[in-house]
Amino acid sequence: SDALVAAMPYNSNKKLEHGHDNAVLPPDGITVKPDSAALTASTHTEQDGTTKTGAAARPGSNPANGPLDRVRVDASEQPLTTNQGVPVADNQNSLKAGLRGPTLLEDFILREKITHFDHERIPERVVHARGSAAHGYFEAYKALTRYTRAAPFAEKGKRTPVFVRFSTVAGERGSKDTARDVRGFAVKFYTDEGNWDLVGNNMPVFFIQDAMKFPDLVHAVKPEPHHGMPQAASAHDTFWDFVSLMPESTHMLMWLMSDRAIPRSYRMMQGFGVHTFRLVNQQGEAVFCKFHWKPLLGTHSLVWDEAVKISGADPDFHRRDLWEAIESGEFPEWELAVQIFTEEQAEGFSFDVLDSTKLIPEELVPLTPVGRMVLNRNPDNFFAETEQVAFCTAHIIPGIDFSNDPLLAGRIHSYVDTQISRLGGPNFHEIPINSPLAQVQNNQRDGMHRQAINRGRVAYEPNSLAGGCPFQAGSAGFISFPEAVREDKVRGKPEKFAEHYAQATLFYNSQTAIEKAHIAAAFRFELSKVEVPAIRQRMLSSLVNVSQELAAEVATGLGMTLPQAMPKAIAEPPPPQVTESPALSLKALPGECGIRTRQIAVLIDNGVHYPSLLSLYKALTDAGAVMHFVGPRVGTFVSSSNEQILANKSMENSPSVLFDALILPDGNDAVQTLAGCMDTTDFINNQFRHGKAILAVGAGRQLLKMVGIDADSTKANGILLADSSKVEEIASTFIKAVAAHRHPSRDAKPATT
Ligand code: HDE
Repeated sequence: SDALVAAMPYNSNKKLEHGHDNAVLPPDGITVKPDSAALTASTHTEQDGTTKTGAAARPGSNPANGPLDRVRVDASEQPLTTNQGVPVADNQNSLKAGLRGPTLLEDFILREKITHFDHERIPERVVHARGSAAHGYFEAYKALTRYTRAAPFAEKGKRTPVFVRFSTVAGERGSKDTARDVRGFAVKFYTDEGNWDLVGNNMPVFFIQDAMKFPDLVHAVKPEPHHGMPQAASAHDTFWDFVSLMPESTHMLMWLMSDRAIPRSYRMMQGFGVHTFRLVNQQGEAVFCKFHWKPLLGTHSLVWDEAVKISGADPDFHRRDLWEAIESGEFPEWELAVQIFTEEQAEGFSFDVLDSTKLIPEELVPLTPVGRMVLNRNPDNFFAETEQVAFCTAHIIPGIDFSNDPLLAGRIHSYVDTQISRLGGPNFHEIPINSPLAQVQNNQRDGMHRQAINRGRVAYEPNSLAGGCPFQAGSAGFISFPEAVREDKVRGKPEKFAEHYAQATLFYNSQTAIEKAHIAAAFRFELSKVEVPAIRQRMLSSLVNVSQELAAEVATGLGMTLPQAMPKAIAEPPPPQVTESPALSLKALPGECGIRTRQIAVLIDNGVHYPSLLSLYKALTDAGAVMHFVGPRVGTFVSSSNEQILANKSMENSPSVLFDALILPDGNDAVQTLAGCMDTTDFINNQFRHGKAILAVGAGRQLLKMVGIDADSTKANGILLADSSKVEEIASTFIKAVAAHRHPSRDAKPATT
């Protein structure tokens, strides 16, 4: 147990489970023991939230610490019972007429257990089926009462508890995390005035303009109905058939083909409310508003080859990342910013703010930061919380209101409706994770699975028998913004909705060269999976309207000639006000440029050089990285000076795509054995190909040479070399190289050729 072991994510707030061996905890000298003072200094736990986050949360600020206690179950040191609380004597054998005789129908214990099991599953969400969630809080920077009476923005420093669920859209509940897809970013604010759900995505626009088309879109992207393929992928005929016939989807396609669709982590992506909403103040005055979440860690993505390989190595890559970060006290954080504008301003824009296929460039309406959100607690139970949470766009509170975006209108209906079949009835708001902290009182009664025991004989209003209660709140209650409407009843769209390409072009032109190359490569890949040539052709003709350069590159990649541009719906589109917006590049948000929570692999084998390893280990864990010793197998290895080192990972169970950086340590014997292992070649090649930082120490350099990496010529690109005696000096350079996230100039396939 005095072996050098990798730093496991660790949260002193949680008891070790029975059967966990102390050996998995870092020994003294390497990192710190759970009870040592150093740990409290460097780790932030739920109880100790103040270390990182300023003032302590107000009581009840974490919903699970108050109301959820009522339903929390802890079986430690308790006997097993039936659902009726009857102690169970034997959980191994059913009740039989004789040891070899038939099992008896009378066995209510067996029948209860099996019956409950038979009904364990509920329908998955029709979209966004796969997701991961966490608890936390939102904290207002300052009062926003000038614009809104919404409770979370009432005063500086006010904390509102939140539950946040991130998701992929197309894949089923058990699909992989790293599919090319939009990510859901749904936030439930448990405010003093009821629940507010801001149900957004990690992209600021959407595929369609009108809710009428949503079932078509989803049917097109989901696995094709005859054979149920492909899972969690848009690279198939029905998707591209639909979108190529729907030019309004082009802008969103640019985002979907960009690296935004393969984030490195949920912690490293933006969130957007997408639609235009209204903020309404105490005086009833309204402004329009768009919501933006910005990750403190910056926006970072995977590369496609890496995403594909991760989906095999760890389909739970994003779920694990979020879970481990929070368990280890590295609480992810986002800043909430709003774009506030008036209706008069909106009229002057070349696009319509009610059109969800358009964003408002920051050059037109700048972002105002209004608060921050910290996720500091993992759910206790995946099903009870993450699966049963019901986000609904209809859940708004006084101070927030809708706009007339026709996509939003459909959503206001859809979310409540879908929960009724998914969660089995109209009382889903009573499931603990969904119930507001604000008191609920009304005359709604009964229904499947009713929990509330409403007292009295009055369930109607007006009444005199209950003194008129519950009474209407009047001006203290929710009042819809009294927008004047005087129009004909029609099925149609406003003129500006017909312009489909200007913002797709704006997005493309605002990307860096490497991002553009990745977009072209993504179109090439997706369309190469399309079997019907006419669909490829049609999509290319639409891309010509976005960018001749992009369309030509994709065409070359598909071995096609460039078709004519698709005719546009609008002959003379209004000239766009903004033609380049640097904020649309992932590079615009580098974030905190440290290496906290970055996963670093150290290849090891017997005979590794210990002192240099220890020194690097200390420098990197001090900087917040998570170190993993990866061997040809797991278990203990012995250094050249006889110290024990415990590999918690093997190259077989954890290929290199799971790590942000790689260290090839010194030690002749270790290097010789590693060199003889095929896995080593793949491990190093993938790290190199995906542009990740690599440090080779002493004899470790031979491994680079072995796989054909000329370290001297690529020195500037995140490949570092050092002698064992010099590792202390190189550590800070290596930290910078890891913090850069990726060295894209090494991208083995940056272009379309
Ligand atoms: Fe959703 N969407 N959506 N959506 N959506 C659902 O609700 C729907 C749209 C989003 O973590 C469903 O509870 C319609 C835009 C997220 O639980 C369903 C339309 C945006 C989540 C539904 C849209 C979203 C959902 C499925 C077009 C970004 C996951 C299960 C009119 C602003 C929430 C459920 C979670 C989930 C309907 C378009 C985001 C069927 C009809 C635009 C993040 O109600």
